[in-house]
Amino acid sequence: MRTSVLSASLAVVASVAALPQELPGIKIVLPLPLNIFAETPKLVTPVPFDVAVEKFKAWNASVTIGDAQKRDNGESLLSTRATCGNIRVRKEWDSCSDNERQAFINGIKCLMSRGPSGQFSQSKSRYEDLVALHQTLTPNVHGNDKFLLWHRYYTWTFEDMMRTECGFNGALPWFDETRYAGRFDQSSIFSERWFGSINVGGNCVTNGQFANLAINVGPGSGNQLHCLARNNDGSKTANCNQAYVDQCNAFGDYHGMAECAEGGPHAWGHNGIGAVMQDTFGSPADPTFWLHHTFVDRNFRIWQNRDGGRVNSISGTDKAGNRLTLDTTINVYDMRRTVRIRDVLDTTAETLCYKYNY
Ligand SMILES: *[C@@H]1O[C@H](CO)[C@@H](O)[C@H](O)[C@H]1NC(C)=O
Ligand SMILES: [Cu+2]
Repeated sequence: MRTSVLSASLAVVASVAALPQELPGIKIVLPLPLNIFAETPKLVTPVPFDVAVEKFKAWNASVTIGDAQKRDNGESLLSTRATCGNIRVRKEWDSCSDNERQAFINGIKCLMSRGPSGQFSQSKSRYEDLVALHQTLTPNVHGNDKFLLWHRYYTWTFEDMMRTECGFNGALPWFDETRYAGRFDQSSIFSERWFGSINVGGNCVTNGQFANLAINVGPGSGNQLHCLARNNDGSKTANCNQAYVDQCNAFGDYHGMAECAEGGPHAWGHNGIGAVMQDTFGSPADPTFWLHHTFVDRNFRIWQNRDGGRVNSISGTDKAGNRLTLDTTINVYDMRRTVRIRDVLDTTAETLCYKYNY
């Protein structure tokens, strides 16, 4: 017993020492109690599916006969009007080759091994700059209609940093959670070959390519050293299903769709992966954040593809209650240039230049 505990801790020490974080001396990074992640301020609460259905019915009933065109017709017009050269295709994880998967992970490890810009004092790597950016802007970009737009540009910022600073020459993969709803642990994403286990009950992830990852940013708006932890809950990820995605995409207006998506599959995926991912502020510290957010972004794009006007119009309000317009700005601090909503509505336009494989 004693021996196995000792060798287990030595194994932890060895992998921590191999990490890029440059910890001072030998330090075993411990998990934080789950309630710390669960109790940081939440800007949206996960919405049960039947509540989302009722919300949709209320919206549908409020649309008058004359507004019939605002109802979604359910038809998907595949948008092929790419105006950027060399469009990147974000492929679903299961359709990526092992080489593509490894290139993605290598890009993340590269950002983790690079020094921080210094713009965020809590960040200890270029990767953590991104986590700190999200932490800082959390109250502005969740729980209001900027949510989908800001996260689209934030995810693109990460992709562009991987490409320009780390030699990544692919596109981000995405996780089709509808195929693994309620059973994320069955996806090879959460395996020892790739991102490590999800079934660790709130403890540190000790296998996979991010085993014993040390995190310096969060939880919440504070900062303390902790490990990458997860806490799989299939009853929560069960809501990341096709019916829920379809229900959100049935809204004819951006505001209705976006609110449904944020409190729906988006929130359930975060809470169902659990621990670090359950903390809104610091969740990008778990590298599976990007696979989840490309899924959310892809669902938004599917909704946009159903009507040509949806890449040219916007509705809803920001945190302060001001109406969003095509000229409302989306900012990621100094990490990339500030853009306007009109620049990020069409992912196949010049600024973003990507699409999803399905
Ligand atoms: C939406 O409203 C239309 C028109 O009143 C109605 O025909 C349709 O059944 C409604 N859909 C749902 C899902 O309630
Ligand atoms: Cu977020």
